[in-house]
Amino acid sequence: MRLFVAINFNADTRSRLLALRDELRGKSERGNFSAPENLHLTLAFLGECDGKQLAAAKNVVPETVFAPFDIAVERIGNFRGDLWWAGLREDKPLLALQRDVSDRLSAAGFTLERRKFSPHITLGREVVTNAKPWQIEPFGETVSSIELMKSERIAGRLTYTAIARSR
Ligand code: 2AM
Repeated sequence: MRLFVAINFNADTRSRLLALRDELRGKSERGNFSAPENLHLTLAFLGECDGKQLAAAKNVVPETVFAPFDIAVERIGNFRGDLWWAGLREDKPLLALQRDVSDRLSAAGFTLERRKFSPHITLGREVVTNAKPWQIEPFGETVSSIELMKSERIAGRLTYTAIARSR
């Protein structure tokens, strides 16, 4: 199974992200736009895991303790031209949490990517658009937990399920 650790959002943040996704869609010829329930911020990507790794990850996530902190979504941009996202302000508590959870996962035996963390929420893939990246009035919420997520295709549909949560 494919696993990752993520921050999931409350209903208000989700609906604001959806409005941005729809604004992007309105400016695009086509694209594979994220389903509302799939909007999340990935902190660590574990990739394909076996049962032993699943057990290890299920231990790490609840052990990751942090003081609640605020996040701010502040711009819309893209990677490689066609993957469009909502980008988060690179605030210290967010970066520190990402580092902490990555360190704990590495200590538990996972090999994580070394590339720099770029906090983003994917809004669409394979997007064909003339849109240019834009800044938005920042919005966000207080984050008090992270979740271990399972990614799978169910009847052809990309489905994410939370299987463990920090305390
Ligand atoms: P993306 O949205 O930028 O593609 C579930 O697939 C989550 O894990 C998504 O947030 C996805 O980020 C992320 N992800 C997928 N493959 C990844 C990789 N090779 N490295 C880092 N994150 C990845």
